[in-house]
Amino acid sequence: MTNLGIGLIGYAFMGAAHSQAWRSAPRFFDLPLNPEMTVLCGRTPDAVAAAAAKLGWQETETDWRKLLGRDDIQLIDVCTPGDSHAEIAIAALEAGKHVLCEKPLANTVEEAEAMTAAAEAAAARGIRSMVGFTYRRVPAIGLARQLVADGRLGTIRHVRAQYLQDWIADPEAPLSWRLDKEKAGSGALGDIGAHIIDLTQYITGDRIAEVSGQLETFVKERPVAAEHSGLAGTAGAERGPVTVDDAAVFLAKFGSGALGVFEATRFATGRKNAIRIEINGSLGSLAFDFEDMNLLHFYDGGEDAATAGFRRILATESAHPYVGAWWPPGHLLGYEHGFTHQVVDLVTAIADGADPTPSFADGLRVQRVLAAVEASSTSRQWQEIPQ
Ligand code: SOE
Repeated sequence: MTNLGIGLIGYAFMGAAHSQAWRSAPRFFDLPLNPEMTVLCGRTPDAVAAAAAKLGWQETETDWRKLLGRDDIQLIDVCTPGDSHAEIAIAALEAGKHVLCEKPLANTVEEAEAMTAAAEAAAARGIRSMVGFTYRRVPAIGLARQLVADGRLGTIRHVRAQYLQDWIADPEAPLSWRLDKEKAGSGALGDIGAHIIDLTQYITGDRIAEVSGQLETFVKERPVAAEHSGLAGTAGAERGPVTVDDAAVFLAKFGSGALGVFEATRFATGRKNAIRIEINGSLGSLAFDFEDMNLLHFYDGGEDAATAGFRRILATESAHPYVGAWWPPGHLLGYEHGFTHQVVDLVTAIADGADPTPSFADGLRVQRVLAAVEASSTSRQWQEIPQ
């Protein structure tokens, strides 16, 4: 089988999640190409060597540009903070490498536009790209999209979406790149709000047309981290400013006329990774919560009124997307499986000569919504999303 050499840039939380995906995808799925975990790249030699040994990479590199000249690397996986996505992804596409880029696609609309243009030019040369909105690959989310596409909800009226975390609710939780606008572009809005923007558009097959939003930074100054890894760190003596939003809320109107209410926060004490989506249509409703991610709740308004009610569907059967490759029916999947499904779909699209989704154009669409929410929070006006 033909090898697909992978060069992964970044080895913190997302780098580890992607490594796990590259490792397990060929072991559970029949892939048309063989992903080789060729090089792990990061700036600090000792740390990248330790991560490569732990995560299963063959070699290490400290300069990502060196990966682009290697014939044994066909795909660059970008798991760096948002401020380097555009530079790395565009250079990789121009060098003829397929690209998987973490979300949000970029820090600004301008960067996302340049990345989308590069992706479209590369696609004409058979080079593929995908943005990592991994929650699309949760089986219950796939089922939700299918139910909407099959017309089981009728006309969509309401979209209610929340992404709730609490990892910086403590005002003494230290600063990290996710709290730095230069590095991350925005705070809760781009980091987790981007996921629910993408998910609701994916499930409904609709697009957000206009928004009215508010951003808030509750804790404006925090300890600088003495050390930091993933989402956790230890506080040093110095203090520094938080330059992003802690929470974002917005109202949305979809192209079809459906109304949306969105909330993304890192201050929802007790909520750890709660992606809650509820969709009401003229014929029925759906409800999902990632903290119980194997379940989809479905209300079929056509059922007998005496016994109708939300049905609890365990999306763990081989009839559900991706599930058949894993365990016998009824055995649950977790956070990391979405990352594995993501690379399965990417590798399959590369082998088929097809454009994978979510594309960079899909990432740009989300970026435009993020920018519009920010603009609305500043101007206190509704903002239209350029389509
Ligand atoms: C932190 O909020 C974070 O790691 C996000 O960056 C990821 O996209 C999400 O999957 C989990 O939470």
